Amino acid sequence: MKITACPLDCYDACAVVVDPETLKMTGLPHHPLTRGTLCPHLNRHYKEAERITKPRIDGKEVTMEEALEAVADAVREAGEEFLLYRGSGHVGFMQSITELLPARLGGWTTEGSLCDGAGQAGVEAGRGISLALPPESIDEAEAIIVWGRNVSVTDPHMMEMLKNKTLIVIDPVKTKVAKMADLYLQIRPRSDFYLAMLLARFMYMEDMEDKVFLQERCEDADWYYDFLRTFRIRISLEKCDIALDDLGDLLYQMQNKKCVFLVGTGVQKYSIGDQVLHAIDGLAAVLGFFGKPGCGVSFLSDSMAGFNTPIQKSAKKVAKPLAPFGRFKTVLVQGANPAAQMPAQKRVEEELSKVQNLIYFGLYENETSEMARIVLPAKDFLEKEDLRLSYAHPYLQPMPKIKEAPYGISEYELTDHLLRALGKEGLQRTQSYIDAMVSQCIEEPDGLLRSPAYTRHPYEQDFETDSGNFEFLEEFEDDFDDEAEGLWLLTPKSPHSLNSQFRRETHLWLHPSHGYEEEEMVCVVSEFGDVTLPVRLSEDIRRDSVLIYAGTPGVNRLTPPIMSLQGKNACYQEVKVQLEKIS
Ligand SMILES: Nc1nc2c(c(=O)[nH]1)N[C@H]1C(S)=C(S)[C@@H](COP(=O)(O)OP(=O)(O)OC[C@H]3O[C@@H](n4cnc5c(=O)[nH]c(N)nc54)[C@H](O)[C@@H]3O)O[C@H]1N2
Ligand SMILES: Nc1nc2c(c(=O)[nH]1)N[C@H]1C(S)=C(S)[C@@H](COP(=O)(O)OP(=O)(O)OC[C@H]3O[C@@H](n4cnc5c(=O)[nH]c(N)nc54)[C@H](O)[C@@H]3O)O[C@H]1N2
Ligand code: SF4
Ligand SMILES: [Mo]
Repeated sequence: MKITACPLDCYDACAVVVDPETLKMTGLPHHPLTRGTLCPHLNRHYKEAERITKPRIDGKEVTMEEALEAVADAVREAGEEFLLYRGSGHVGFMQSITELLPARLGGWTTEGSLCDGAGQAGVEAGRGISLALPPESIDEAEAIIVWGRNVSVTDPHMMEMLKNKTLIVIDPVKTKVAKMADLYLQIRPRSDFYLAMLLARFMYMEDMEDKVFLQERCEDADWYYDFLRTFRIRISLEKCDIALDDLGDLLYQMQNKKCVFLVGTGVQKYSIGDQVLHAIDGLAAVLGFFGKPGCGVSFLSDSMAGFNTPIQKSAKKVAKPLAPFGRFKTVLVQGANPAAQMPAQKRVEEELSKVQNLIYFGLYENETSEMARIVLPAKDFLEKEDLRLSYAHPYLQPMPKIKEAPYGISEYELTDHLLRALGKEGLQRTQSYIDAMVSQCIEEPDGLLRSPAYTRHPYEQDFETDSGNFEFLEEFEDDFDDEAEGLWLLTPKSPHSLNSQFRRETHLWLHPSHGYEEEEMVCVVSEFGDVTLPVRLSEDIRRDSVLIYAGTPGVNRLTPPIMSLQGKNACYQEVKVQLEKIS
């Protein structure tokens, strides 16, 4: 038996036991989160997915040698007009080795994120650095507040930890966890900031604030109390579409309990995403919920925290959500599907179609491979050496090569080949990069590796801010018109796809009160484009919202070409849409 890790972009970052003969996969029993089980993505969807087996140029199949020569020519020809665009199809550490191409050959890479960049900026503003809350600390909580995270779908192993704890869910959609909750708030989309500020204010009113923590571990706590009071209670409640009694219930459920907030990307797919996380962290700080057993805010953390990276990369950068592909002669798309997954799809398609040499490097066909001039098949995670870090827990898992690849090339091999083909020094052995990371880890008696940034109770000693204290949000800035006509567009992650990999959804979901029938075709229109999809009806969706899962072909025709105020993040849900009947 060999032990590896799931390569998919998922909170759980499971440790996987593989039988090298049959390739049967099971979850590692003693992993703190995996605990012996895997989800259907790896056991079913990954196995049934159809791989790209042959490279091609201009639609014609070619040998790997021919493809590599064409890629080398395209990169050489482009000079500084070369862009590397990496996605999250495989989140192993060695995926980043290709960053050495623009760093050493000239050219550009991306900065910012389609995912958690706004929230991360908010976390860093308050705490200085975004550390993972260990599962063992979450397990010590008495109450869990699931805030914009769809745990049963995107973080399935966390479901075990919700047992025997008070469960509070804040989500505009009545998800499976919402249905299990002791208290569920079906909040209006994009209003979490107001809820966090209101709650913090009520904590003071109910004498629930942690006076010692505020005085000893926070900067300007008195000032923050005054700032909280500038948000009027009635107006904030209206913004959230929540009754005063709901707030009372929430306080009651949290009272005298150790609480963990599990915050997901749902709250921050907006221009103000950083301020939302900063306000939620501010609420936790008012309660003194950092650095203590069973307390904390768990958002997607910085998996590289505490490490010195052996892959030194320094290239010029364009902002990922608005990548101006058309400015480049050669674009290498790796492990991504920007033609479908970036916001403002029409703009992206126009930009991509201007690229002379669009190179797609991946496992599966998708909207981007269809547009590419050169298609390079990748090796999958069982066929190359790697190391898996996690944005949700502090454990790492080496990923040894388990089988030979019948086709495809690894990221390491491609980088080494291109560096040499363009007259530069080649790479060190793959294992040396992995060893350089592993040697910085702490090994536990059961063989698990912990990140050097691991602490049982993060921020117990210090915050990594300039002052060493928690720093509160100092101003609120927002110019989006949330009263504008139309429905909110919600694009959460789908159960059967992993972003645009595997089985993608094809419907939209609406509350029955809109008067549509099941399977009726509806055109959804925004300022940026439209998409027509068949309807599914659900009482779990608010009347003021329409739900189209991320990964659904066409969903990003509706989303805006903008970035968050901080963190250079995509803002998929900062848009109102209209419905049009198809006659
Ligand atoms: N099955 C599956 N799992 C996945 C993925 C996948 O595609 N499929 N993708 C992976 C990736 S890349 C990521 S980043 C993670 C993300 O996983 P999550 O953090 O769970 O993110 P989402 O599913 O986008 O949204 C989470 C919840 O936020 C709610 N929400 C939407 N808008 C708001 C709002 O304004 N306020 C509040 N309070 N809630 C809101 C949605 O209804 C949803 O239930 O999942 C990973 N796991
Ligand atoms: N409307 C809307 N859009 C969204 C989101 C949303 O919430 N709403 N969420 C956003 C988020 S959080 C994310 S993270 C992005 C994800 O979007 P992308 O980063 O574009 O990821 P995928 O769509 O999963 O595409 C991944 C591709 O990687 C390839 N791949 C898989 N494994 C490997 C490998 O080992 N090597 C190589 N070279 N390729 C591989 C596969 O061929 C797959 O098609 O989508 C974003 N898009
Ligand atoms: S839960 Fe997440 S990490 Fe675990 S097997 Fe499924 S997709 Fe992979
Ligand atoms: Mo993501």
